[in-house]
Amino acid sequence: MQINSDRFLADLHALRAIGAAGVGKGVVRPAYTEADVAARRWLAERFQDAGLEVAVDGMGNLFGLTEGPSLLMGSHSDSQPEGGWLDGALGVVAALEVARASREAGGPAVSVVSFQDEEGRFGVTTGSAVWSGHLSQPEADVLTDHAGVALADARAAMGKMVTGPVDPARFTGFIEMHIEQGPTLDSAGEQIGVVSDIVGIRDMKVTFEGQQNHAGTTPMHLRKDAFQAVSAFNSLLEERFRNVVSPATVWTIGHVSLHPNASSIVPGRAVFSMQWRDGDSDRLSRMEAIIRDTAQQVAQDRGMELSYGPLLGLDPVKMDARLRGALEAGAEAVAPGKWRAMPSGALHDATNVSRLMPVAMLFVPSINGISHAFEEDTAEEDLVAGVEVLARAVSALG
Ligand code: HGY
Ligand code: MN
Ligand code: MN
Repeated sequence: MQINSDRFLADLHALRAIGAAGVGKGVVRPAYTEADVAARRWLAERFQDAGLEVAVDGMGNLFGLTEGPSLLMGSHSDSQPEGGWLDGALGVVAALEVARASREAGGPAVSVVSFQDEEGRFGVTTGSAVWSGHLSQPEADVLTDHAGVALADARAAMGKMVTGPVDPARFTGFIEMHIEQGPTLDSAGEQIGVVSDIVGIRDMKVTFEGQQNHAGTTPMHLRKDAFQAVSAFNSLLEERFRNVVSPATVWTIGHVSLHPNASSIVPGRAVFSMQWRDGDSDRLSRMEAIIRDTAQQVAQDRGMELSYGPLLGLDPVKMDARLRGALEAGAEAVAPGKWRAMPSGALHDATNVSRLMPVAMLFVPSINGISHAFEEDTAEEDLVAGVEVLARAVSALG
């Protein structure tokens, strides 16, 4: 099969223009926003042009299907609130190019997918979580974003694009190409990463409820300040995690909402996101216990109320040996001595899809290891090398 690198790069840049924002090649295209739906419409047209049948399920997962059984390839086209042009989009457009090149070569059959809400406006990889049965549609529908919008209401934005469910049984396996989003390949001067396994994640909202009051007249010792509670929780947590975490463990408080968020008011309520990731499920559970104990202690010491949102999460998964082997052989042919096997520290739809079929993933470098930021980028020759590896792997698996 012959990849057309000009066609691939032109499509990637055209998709970037939908929701382009910020500096460099930034994109703002969160799930179900106008830009996200417009990008899905544009992709649906490209799938049709490629001779694929367009299907969209109730979550807004967008498929380009071949007739009969096929390999499924793709990723997601939604972005973080501030994202780069490649996180997700690369995997979808690379899959489209391989599907096209494969049809031109007379096979093997490749279908394409862009999963919805991979970036977790409503949870953790919500679109593929529902498609894979990890979350039921009613469970997903009651999840809310940081502004309080329910997924049930947001997904109505897919409107008439929705055609109905897509049966996973029609696919023989799933391959996802993605940027690494970390510094490993770039700092080693390597071109390709073949993923060995994907870390696990836990994510939940935590609320401290104190007493809103006047910032001038309320003595310090009488305050029930929700921000001070978050601050104390964060410091204590770092101390208590010390004996449990490994150098690869990560945790993040990435979203904090203070009420009413005014300079002259002691904040009465703080709602924040608590997220932690590791390759070991047991460690994730031990960390959860520490988080709950620590929050409980802070709330008790300060006379405050504590509550939690639903605990969302995905366990670590290994990639399928056969699919991974095909990618490794492709990597050795395209980038001899310039590739490695490596774990993924970011979450991907492949984790959910692994419940349904064999999965594997391919990485290309992220310049300076930056992602989930407007500055995210990858050298075009590395993007093309990745697609070449995919094409070789798909031919070999055919
Ligand atoms: O956060 C993640 O790992 C993914 O990009 N959604
Ligand atoms: Mn992604
Ligand atoms: Mn991402």
